[in-house]
Amino acid sequence: MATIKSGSQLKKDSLRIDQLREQLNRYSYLYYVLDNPEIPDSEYDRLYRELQQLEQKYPDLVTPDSPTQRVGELPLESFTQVTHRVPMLSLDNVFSEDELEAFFKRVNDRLELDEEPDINAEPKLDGLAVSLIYEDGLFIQAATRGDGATGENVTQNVKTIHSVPLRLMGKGIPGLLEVRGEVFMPREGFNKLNKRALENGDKTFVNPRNAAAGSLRQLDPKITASRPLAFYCYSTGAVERGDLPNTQDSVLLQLQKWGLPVCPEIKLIKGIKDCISYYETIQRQRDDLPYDIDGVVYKVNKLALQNRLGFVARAPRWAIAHKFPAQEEVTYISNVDFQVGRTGAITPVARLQPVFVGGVTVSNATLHNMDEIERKDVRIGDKVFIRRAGDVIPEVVRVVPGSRKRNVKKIKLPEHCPVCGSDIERIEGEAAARCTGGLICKAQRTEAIKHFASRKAMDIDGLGDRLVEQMVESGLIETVVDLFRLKVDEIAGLERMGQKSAENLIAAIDNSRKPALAKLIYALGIREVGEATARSLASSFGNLQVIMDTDEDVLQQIQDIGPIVAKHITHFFAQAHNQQVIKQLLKEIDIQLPEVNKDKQVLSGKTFVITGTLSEMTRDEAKERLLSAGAKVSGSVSAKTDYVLAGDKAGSKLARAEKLGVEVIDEARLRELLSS
Ligand code: I6G
Repeated sequence: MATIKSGSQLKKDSLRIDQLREQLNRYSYLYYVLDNPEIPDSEYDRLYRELQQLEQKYPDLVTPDSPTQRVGELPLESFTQVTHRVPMLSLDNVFSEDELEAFFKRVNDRLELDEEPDINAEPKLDGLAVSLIYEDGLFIQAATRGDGATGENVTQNVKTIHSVPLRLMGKGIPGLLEVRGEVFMPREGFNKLNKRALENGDKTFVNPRNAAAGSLRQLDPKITASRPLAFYCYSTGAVERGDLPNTQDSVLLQLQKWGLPVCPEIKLIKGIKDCISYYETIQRQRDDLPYDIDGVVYKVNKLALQNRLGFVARAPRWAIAHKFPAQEEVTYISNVDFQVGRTGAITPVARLQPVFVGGVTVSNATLHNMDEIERKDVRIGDKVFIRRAGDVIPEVVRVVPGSRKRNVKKIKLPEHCPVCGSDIERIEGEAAARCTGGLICKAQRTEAIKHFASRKAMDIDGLGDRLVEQMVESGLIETVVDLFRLKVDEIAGLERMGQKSAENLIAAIDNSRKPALAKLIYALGIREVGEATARSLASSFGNLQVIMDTDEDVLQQIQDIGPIVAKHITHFFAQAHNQQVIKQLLKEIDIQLPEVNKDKQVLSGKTFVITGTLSEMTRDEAKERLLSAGAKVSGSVSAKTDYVLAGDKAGSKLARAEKLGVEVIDEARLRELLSS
């Protein structure tokens, strides 16, 4: 009787195991491939744990494609070699429209078609090319490109990447299918990884590509599993016992239906004009994409035409990479200066032999702090890589290996502030060295005034950095209070000013006399108090005097405020000169106190993304209104986004919202929502 009972239990559990695997695979597909999750993470975790428990009970029922089998048990001794069934070629590059024209001419001359061929265009991801082998739909091997003929077997590492399906689904899957694509690290994951490394005192990665490469080449798959890698496929290699469709776009669609992730920005276009506009669009969207790219790839879409074009040397004649201008270049450090920031932090800045990077000439690059200089072992006279990403300040990435000359000079932190001569101190546990001069230091005062006037702070239109520097330099202003006492005649005489500009500036200063409390707190430039913390302080205390009088323990009750931030806040308000400036400031401005009534938070719990150019307000203003109505404002669209506020020339975020079915609204609808 007992045997019969356990037999039927086994059958029941075995069916449940199958059901759980199918469900989990489907949810992974919806999440990773279609970017459209159907269940919350907690529900996925619950099903996953149930499967794990059942598999522990029946080890014989564990299969290699089970979602629980992504992380292997044992580290490898070394990677074995894999010979690619079909060589993994590289792509030829073009860097200009002339070179692109020459590519199209070669294609058109060979094909002698009546019209220009369809082209499949895609962003060129900055990751690592890999080949995945599926046998009867089961993932059995992954290899790096290596030298094109032979690569390294990275199967157990690629298995840990959740967007790589362990079993393909659907009909018509060839008996042997080789899928090729790029393993990469999305920027968000990369930033978190580096943040964690910094906190733990570990080495950080130079860029997402290096992080992806380093993660894929780990002998211990548990380490790879802890790294946020992703995968997009872009073509196939060997195909046996089955067929694929006859165009590049339909092959990718088919791969996606079988469960493989495909980059959502891929587009079918025609001719060189479309290619150039695709290139320009993707280049504009580059900084908003969730991953690094270094150009776009165009492929002749029809496979029959690809076959006719064939290959030259190690690259196909039917595809080309159109690269963006380099963002990393090599140059020499001619000197290092030390800049003093608003909070006294000393930043070493490398003066460079000018070099053209990512479309602009760069002569200065940050070295961040002394720890970074030591970690990278950078010296004056070194040949170094410079990186410029988006509108971020160019940075020295590393010394070119093997390039060091004998006459290079070590970089030394000065003992005294280069601006005010006060002592420089380095506090244990802090990366930055600081000038101890406080507001005696002209550099700190200048930076504090720049920050005070900036867009996200008091938003004084027309008061740019250069003008603040001139006004401090000429002695017109010493503190932010002096701004409100300026007269037109005093500033009309400054360089590149005139009567009209001076009048406009005074009007802009007057316009800023009624700041919201949160903006004013942010504008004061307290260390570690960014916009979000300033908003929390304003909405929690509702009044500047209360914040000034609150002690560290009470401050720590507020969201976002830990012991360090609380200390900075109380320290700031305890300084006699800060108290003096605030006292004077309050005679000049009229702070708008926040509406702390929670009923007014009409958009509480809703997440918005703002994209494109708005016509009635700036994006920052829209953000401000949303935040004060209790909404969250995020930088990227996901299935969790409630609304996308789209203005003119909205790009990839709008497309993504439409794809995910997220409601897209305009400014009129935003007004309705805010007043609802
Ligand atoms: O579509 C592609 C993207 C990136 C590629 C490619 C690539 O190399 C990193 N390489 C080849 C050979 C092909 N497509 C055909």
